[in-house]
Amino acid sequence: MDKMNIKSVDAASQKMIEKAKVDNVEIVWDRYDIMQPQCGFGQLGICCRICNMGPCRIDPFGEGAQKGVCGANADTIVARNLLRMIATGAAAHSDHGRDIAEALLLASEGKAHDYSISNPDKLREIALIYGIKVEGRADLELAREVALRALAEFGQQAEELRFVSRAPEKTQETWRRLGIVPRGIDREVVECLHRTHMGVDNDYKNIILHGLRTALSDGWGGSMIATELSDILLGSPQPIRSKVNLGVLKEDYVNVVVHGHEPTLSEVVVQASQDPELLKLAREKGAQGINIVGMCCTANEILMRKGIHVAGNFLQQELAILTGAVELMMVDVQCIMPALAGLASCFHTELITTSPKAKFPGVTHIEFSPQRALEISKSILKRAVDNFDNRNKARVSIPEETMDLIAGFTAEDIPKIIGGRYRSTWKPVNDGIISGRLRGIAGVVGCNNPNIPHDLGHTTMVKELLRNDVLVVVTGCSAIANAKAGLLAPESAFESAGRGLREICEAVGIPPVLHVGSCVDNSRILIACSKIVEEGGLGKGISDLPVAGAAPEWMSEKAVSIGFYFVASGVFTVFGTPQPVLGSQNVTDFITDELEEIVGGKFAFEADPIKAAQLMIKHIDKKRKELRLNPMMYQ
Ligand code: SF4
Ligand code: MSK
Repeated sequence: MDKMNIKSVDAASQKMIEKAKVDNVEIVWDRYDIMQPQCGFGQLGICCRICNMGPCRIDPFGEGAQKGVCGANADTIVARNLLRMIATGAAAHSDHGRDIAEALLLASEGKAHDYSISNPDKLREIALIYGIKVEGRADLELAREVALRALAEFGQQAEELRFVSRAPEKTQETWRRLGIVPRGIDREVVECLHRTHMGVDNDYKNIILHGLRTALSDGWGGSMIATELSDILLGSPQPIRSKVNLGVLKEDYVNVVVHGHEPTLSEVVVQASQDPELLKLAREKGAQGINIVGMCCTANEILMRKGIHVAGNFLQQELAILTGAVELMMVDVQCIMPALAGLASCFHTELITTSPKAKFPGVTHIEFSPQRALEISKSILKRAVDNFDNRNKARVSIPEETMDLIAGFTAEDIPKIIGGRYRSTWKPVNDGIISGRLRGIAGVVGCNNPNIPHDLGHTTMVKELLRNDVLVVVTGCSAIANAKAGLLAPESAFESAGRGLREICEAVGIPPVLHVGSCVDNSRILIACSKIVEEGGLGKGISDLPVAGAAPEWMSEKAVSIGFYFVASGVFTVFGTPQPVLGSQNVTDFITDELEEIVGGKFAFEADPIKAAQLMIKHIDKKRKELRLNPMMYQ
């Protein structure tokens, strides 16, 4: 079968896509087909509706309009549109970080009793980075100060975001020289909106440079705050075994899918699912218990910390409902398809929104508040249990596919695993790269998109990287895709790994593909890169490292922000489909070529995942050569 002509490479998803046809319900691939051909102006980034003299569009063939009514050319229009994408992505991640900081503040003030300080060591580590005195301070007092300090980073007007100091000195110097060190998270996002208002910034390079600054305020700001403060409040992940794919839904249980991105409510929902009264009620209804499973990055959050099973990634959210076995889907924010409401109404599934920022017309809203987390969780689960009566057993069809996985790796834990608890070190990894057993490290992250067969980009790319002795770290929907393909089960991942990679991983006790978390946890990769530089022998800045990044199936604006903060940090990054920039040759050249001279990182666009992996390998080899490292031992 030609893999490019199928909708998904995942067998469980293929079955549910077929079921959608039988049930005569519309899902994302149907809507994608109906949408063809998609707007070429939009794809090229050359339509502008920023002011009411427009909308304007540039003729890509050079025969019609080459300027908007105001005189803006393709460079300005493309750069402005791109900056707005970065701003939205950075805002989404960072607002998530703000919510976590607010929850930590409430917990520290004794106003959110269902949470506690779960990781006092990290609390102290972060307090020290913020310049807060830690000696003799109680956890709650310290947590309050850390939360307030983190919240202040959003509204800060001048100086530098504190976590920028965690980057290698050389990398920081590059940012300072260019004037792109982020000042305050909200400030950079607001400035994006100001600069892209009609008649403000018309210099595409100046516009893109502010994009780098804004993206840095996400990666080294909002996202990093989300990760670190979640670890303080909910505990740092540890390597943990679990299962993935739609087969984790259980026919004889009340099934609840938690979907979105934020961990605060879903963590407590997991706790509430063990409530004796709710379990008794579930048994009275004929169910064995309550089965909580995750979708998208909420899944990654509770997988990493609690080992909760994962039902699927972005393109499986509708497929879970199609099993007919989901009593309730609880959503928070981001990557939740508006289509869920209509689809749920074709089944017995109750959709519940929980964030004041994300409501759906006609859908029941039970608002989350950290002060009443357990009470709210129980009330949501009670609805799920009650809804078990409404399940139509004749319509239930759960694919049997599940896969074992190990998740739960962090930038703090990997060196402990490698070096032992008392001599935490990255040295064996650095030595492996220097000796030529390990070629380098790649981060493969991001979404699914119906413009490429579901999971094909992630899994094909990762196998190619492993075969070439590249250690892979994964997050987000990519992590889930690779887990379904067995690549997070060390035994099967080793089968795909080259000899050198296998030797290093077996010697230090880590699998060749490391799941480091959700989308905001891409910040863990930034910290890992910084620590590897600090360990020595591989250059002075992140841009010196033999590393590369990729988002082979990207779809969201958050992916654009992530891509830009990796590029700004010095990482060569491949996107599976182009960002909407091809309508401006200047902007395209700037981000796929000239940026490398300026920040050390740049983008490439390549749809074929094998070719994309080869571009990453070529870049890694270029860095190895610049560092004068040994030739690869076995190739
Ligand atoms: Fe057209 Fe310029 Fe207004 Fe954009 S800002 S819609 S290009 S007139
Ligand atoms: S959930 S941003 S589809 S990775 Fe983080 Fe997945 Fe992309 Fe959403």
